[in-house]
Amino acid sequence: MSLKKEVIVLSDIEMGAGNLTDDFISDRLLAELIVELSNRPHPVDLIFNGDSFDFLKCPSFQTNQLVYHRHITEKVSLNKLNLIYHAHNKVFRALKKFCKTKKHRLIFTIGNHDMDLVYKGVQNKIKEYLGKPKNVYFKEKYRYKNIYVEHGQQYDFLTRINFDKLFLSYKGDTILNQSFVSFGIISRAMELKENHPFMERIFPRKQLLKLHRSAIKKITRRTVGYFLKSMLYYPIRYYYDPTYTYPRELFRELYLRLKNVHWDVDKVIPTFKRKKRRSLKQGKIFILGHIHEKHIEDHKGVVIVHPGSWRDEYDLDMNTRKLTSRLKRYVQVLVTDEGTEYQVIDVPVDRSFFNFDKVIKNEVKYVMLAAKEERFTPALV
Ligand SMILES: [Mn+2]
Repeated sequence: MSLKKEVIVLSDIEMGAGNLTDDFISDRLLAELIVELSNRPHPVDLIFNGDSFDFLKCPSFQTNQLVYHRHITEKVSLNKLNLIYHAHNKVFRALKKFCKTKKHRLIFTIGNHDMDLVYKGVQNKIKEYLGKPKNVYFKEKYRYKNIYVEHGQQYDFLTRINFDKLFLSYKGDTILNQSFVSFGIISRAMELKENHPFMERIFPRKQLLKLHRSAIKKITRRTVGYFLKSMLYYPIRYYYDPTYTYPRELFRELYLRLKNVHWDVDKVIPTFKRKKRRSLKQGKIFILGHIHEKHIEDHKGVVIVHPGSWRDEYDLDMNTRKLTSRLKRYVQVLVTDEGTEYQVIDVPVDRSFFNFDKVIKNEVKYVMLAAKEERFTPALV
C-alpha cells in the first residue's frame, strides 16, 4: 500500500489584525503543524477551508486610526491584509516554507469572512508574501478523488456569497458584494465586539445568554434594530448605496435566529444535504467548515465532517462556571492505490481553565491572558 497523497483540511482559522476583534492566537501551534507537513516525503494538499483570514472583523488603518469599512475596495482589502500579515507573520513564514516543496499544494477556499480573497490583487499579495510560489490556489471548492471540500456559507442564506455577482459599483469604485449579515456586522457589531472581546469565544451561546443578560440584550436590541431598519428605513435613506439591500426571507429568519441566539452562523448540514442529495453517494467524504462545532457523521458510507475552528474558543460549564479551552482539529485524508482513509486529528494546547464570572468582569484582561498562555503577542492591543 503506497501513499500517493495526503490531504489536510483546516477551517475557520480567522487570522485578524492582532487587535481586540482578532480571535486567533494559536500561531505557534499552527506554524508547527505546517512545518511538520512541509517535511512529509509524499505530496501534501493543504487546504485552508475558508475564513482563514478574518477580513470581515479586521479593521483597516487609515490616517492613524483603525476603521471598519462597509465599502470594501481592493485597496481596503490590501490594507487589511497588510495588518494580518504583520500580526500573524509566523503562520505566513511556515506557509512560505511549505510552498517551497513543489509537489505540495496550498489551497485557500473562500469563506464569508475572507471574501476579499476574490480580489486578484489580494491573491497576488499573498503569493508575494509566500515567495511567489506556483503551488498556491484560491478556489470556491476543492475536489480530489472522492473528497469534496468547501467552506459551507453557501448553505446559509444570510451568509452566502453571490459568486455570479461578486462586486458592486459604488460611487465609481468596485466594492465587494458581501452578504447581508456581513454588511450588518461591519456596520453595527464591531464596537460591541471591541467592548466585549471575549464573549464571542464562548459556547454554547444559549448558556451564555442565561448568564450574561446585559450584553446579550445589547446585541439582540442592535440586531433587531438593524434588521428592521434594513427593511423599512435604509432602502430609502441609502437609495443610491447598493450595499443596503436585504434578502426576502429575512423576517422569518430574524425571528428564528433571535430565538436561538445565532447572529451570524447557522447550521449548514441540513441545507447541504438537501441541496447535494444527488451527489451524496457511498464512499464520498464531504468536509465543511463555517459552523465552529466538531461534527462527524458516517452514515451508509457517506461521510460529513466539520473539524471545528482554530479560533480561541471555550466551552462553558453551567454548573462549575468553568471555561475550558477547545481543542484544535484538522481532517487528514490518506490517498493510496486502494482508496482513501480519513481521520480527524486533535491538536492539544496546554491551557488553564478560566472562570466565567471573572472573565466577564474584565474581558480584555482574559483576552491577553489567553494570548500569553499560547505565547502570542497581539500586535495592536
Ligand atoms: Mn464562515
